Amino acid sequence: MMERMPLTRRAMLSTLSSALFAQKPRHPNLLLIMADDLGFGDVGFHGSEFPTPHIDRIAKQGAQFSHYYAYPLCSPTRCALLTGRSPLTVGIHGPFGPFDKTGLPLDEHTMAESFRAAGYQTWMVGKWHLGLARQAQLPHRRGFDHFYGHTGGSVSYFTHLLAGAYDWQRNGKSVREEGYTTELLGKEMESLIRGRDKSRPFFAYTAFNAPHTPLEAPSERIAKFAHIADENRRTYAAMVSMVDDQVGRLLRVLEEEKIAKDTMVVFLSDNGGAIGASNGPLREGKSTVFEGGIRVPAAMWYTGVIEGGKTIAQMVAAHDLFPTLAAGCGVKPRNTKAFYGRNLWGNLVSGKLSAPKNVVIGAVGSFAVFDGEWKYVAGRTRGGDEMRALFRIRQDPSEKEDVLAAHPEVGRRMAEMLAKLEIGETLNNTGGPGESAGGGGLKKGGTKKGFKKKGAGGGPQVETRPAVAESAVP
Ligand SMILES: [Ca+2]
Repeated sequence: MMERMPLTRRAMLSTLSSALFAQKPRHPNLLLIMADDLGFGDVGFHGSEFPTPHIDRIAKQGAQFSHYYAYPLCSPTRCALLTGRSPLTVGIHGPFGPFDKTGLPLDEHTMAESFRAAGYQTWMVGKWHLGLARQAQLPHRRGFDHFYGHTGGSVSYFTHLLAGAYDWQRNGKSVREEGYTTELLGKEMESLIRGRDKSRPFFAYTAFNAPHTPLEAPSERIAKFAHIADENRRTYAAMVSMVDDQVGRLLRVLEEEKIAKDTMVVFLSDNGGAIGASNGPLREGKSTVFEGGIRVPAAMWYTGVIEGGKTIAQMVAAHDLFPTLAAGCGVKPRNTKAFYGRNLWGNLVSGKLSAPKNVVIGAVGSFAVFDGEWKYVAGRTRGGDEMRALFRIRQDPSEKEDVLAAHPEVGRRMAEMLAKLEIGETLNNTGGPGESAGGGGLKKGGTKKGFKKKGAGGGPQVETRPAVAESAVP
């Protein structure tokens, strides 16, 4: 039985604050949409030469992040996003290759597991890229009630092949389907939302494989961008517009189901743009720690809380999302290993800025350290030379002026910070075909067209039965 207590000032303030948010559910739905290799300059709200009206709508009705940072490559970002930990500490320094046996270590706790424990329905459609050799590594065993999509780093949009093997599945079982992946993923997520248990909230992670290579889109869609002279750019624009269509589809579903106001929508890219992409005014692109590799488009919409077309200037990185979004959704994180990321929910709501303190973002031997106004870069150039540089990043977002020589003491201090980071053992190697504990391997007559040695990764199929069991059949 509750005792009646006199209202203290604190309790009154708390009541007032509750009243302000009274119309919001305690646990809103979370629709988290991530594009793959979408460059900083490739959305309408950053001035792309092709329109993205639905993605822009999230930014205009909600807010855009001006300083959202991913990691330079796919798998590290996905690790950071789903665990709130530094992929460098976990040991994920680059993309998993199609024949890697390793993946996100099984003792790492995922965001989906915390949301599920809080009563959420948890669904993932799209690209996983955190381990594929065994069923235990796949999303439906890592906290998602339902998984539909592909396990590797990229997939052919029409044939659903990677490295000649089929990589398209639902909950660990191959499915053979016709269709363009971006549309299939949107369709699956629509049916999950419409068929939901209405008594519980959902966490819907939609990880489009577009516009990652291979550059493929329906020819009639490419024809709409005939004004773009460069062929790669033209196809890329068509691919992004297909993603935008599906974002529009999901927003429409939320409205038709009358849950738009109860749903937090977040849109992100997983790293900077590569072939066919534009990183706008930012330096370099995917796989580097210059801004073009890690500062990417991001926007968020949550009616009544995050809205009004504002710009959130707070630096937010992929590893901050789990603690931050869990706080926004009233979900208690159940991680047992410490987060690397911070809960920045209060900053997103209030607009108050909190300066980064010794935040390291990196992959494959190149690192950026953010501290206050500074960004220190340590690694190798594309030519393989050792490189150190220092930027006043908010003043010089294009990283044109290296001020390391003028501020050697700052450089030394930041190099020391970097040296303190506990770097994990490299779990993934991106070497060529080797032993694989699962999957069907290369199919005869298949194609290797979709396989990229660098920056792509990818995966073979995961069949209904593991290959080992299959080969044991007489
Ligand atoms: Ca990517």
